[in-house]
Amino acid sequence: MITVKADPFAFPLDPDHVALLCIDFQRDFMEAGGFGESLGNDVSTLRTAIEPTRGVLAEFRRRGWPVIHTREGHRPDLADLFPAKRDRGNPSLRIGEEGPMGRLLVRGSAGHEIIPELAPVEGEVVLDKPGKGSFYATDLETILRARGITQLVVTGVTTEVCVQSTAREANDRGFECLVLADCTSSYFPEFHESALRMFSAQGAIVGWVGQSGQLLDALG
Ligand code: C5J
Repeated sequence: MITVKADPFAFPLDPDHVALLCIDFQRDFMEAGGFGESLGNDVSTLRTAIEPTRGVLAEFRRRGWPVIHTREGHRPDLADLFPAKRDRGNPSLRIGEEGPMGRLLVRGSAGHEIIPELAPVEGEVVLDKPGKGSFYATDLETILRARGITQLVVTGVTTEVCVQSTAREANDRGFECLVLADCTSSYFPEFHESALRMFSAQGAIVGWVGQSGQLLDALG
């Protein structure tokens, strides 16, 4: 076990059973002209997570530890898009409509791709999901159990939406999550802070919260 400083107490990282989860670092959320901006958000706020995540990703790759990337998006025929999700809010463009980076949140569009800074490399799992949680309607649990993974180091966007949904789903399935605060971000700084506090409150009721530097220090 490797002891990683974290809240509310040290995270006992098991090198043989840990994977890095990079949630939805997609152009649609991170760049102008995508789904995030269509909802009226300032997407530049998410970019703080890129460099810290790059550092952690490099370390996992160097050690040959598993890395899983997720992407939120829908089939081109939108058969997996519930009307309840399609019609929510008052966006300038809806899911499936043509934007500057192709059809919003549709698999195969340029906006659906992971940003170049954190792009997957060969051998890494890329998981497409229709919902906010990474376990809902995907084979993530099967992939993790088949590899004997019991712990997840969690990075991604946005903290209070897809990261939070995924951490809760993982926790309920018995996976231990270390969420790296600086490797997550939100369009709403106050939601980011609140979500992180919710994870680690009550004795890590959802999981642990640490910083990329604490993880990298512990890994030496
Ligand atoms: C959102 C996500 N915010 N990846 N998706 O709609 O957090």
